[in-house]
Amino acid sequence: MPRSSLVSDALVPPYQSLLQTAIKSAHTAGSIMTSATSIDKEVSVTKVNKKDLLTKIDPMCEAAIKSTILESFPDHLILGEESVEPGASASSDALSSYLSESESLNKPLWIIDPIDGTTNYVHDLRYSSPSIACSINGSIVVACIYDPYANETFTAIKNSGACLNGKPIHVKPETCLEDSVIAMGAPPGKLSAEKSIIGFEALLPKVRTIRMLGSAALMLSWVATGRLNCYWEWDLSSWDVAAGGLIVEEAGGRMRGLMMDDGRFEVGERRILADDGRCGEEVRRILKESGVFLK
Ligand code: 2AM
Ligand code: CA
Repeated sequence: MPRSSLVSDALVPPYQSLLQTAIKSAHTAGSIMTSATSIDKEVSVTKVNKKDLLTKIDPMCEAAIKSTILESFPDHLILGEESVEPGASASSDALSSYLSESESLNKPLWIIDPIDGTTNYVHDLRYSSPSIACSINGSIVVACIYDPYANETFTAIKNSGACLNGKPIHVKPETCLEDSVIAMGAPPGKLSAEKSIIGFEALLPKVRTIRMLGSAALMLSWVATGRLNCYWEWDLSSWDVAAGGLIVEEAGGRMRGLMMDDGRFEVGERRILADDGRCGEEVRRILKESGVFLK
């Protein structure tokens, strides 16, 4: 939907001020993450299945992010992972309902993941991060992902580029697939496990190596910085990809929806492929030919 048809520009805070709030909230959550004790980090609940973990810290981070956003923008809407029932359909339904509320109320919508990479967090594998995105008229305009262990803040503003700790970043396209480093993930669930195994087997002989790092937000950020050439995953939620998708695109990479005929990416797309602008087409073809998807 064209931007002008809904929220008028006069009602939208400047993107810079949205970004400052995104950074402040990500840093607040990051310091809660790193100051938590190992007891706080123990798993308090498993969600839909035993692999889907939740600690006491996830809702604390979500609450801190929400209050930081609402301090600056009390009337904005916020969709957060920990406020939605577990499972793919609850996640998709929540996104649709928040997007239509955002449209009908003419209000920006924030899409947040308080800790992306919760399994890493629980196991003290220091690779997890808050992920914060702001959407206007259904399009993500501002993004921030903060790695509190490496003190790396990845940001993007729509049409203004992406940065790491304030310095512009760009993807680094590899000339051939066999020199490319590909990342992937395997969220819990029988179908996504099957798809991930098929894709892994098909891709491994054709690339330099494959990594599974456990945080969609950080794997997307690493495509944007050129540390990875490509990242694909079968079953993600809007809060996993909202911020990272914009960061990849603003760094010159490309986001694709694997199930879309035209490969278009939208924030509700659960099967994604991010690339450095060069190897994605070939990776997509290999995944398709191996039967990961049919269209
Ligand atoms: P999370 O840690 O916030 O849950 C790792 O491959 C990615 O998959 C992470 O971004 C992780 O996000 C996400 N993930 C983990 N469990 C998931 C689930 N049950 N459904 C969808 N995504 C999940
Ligand atoms: Ca997540």
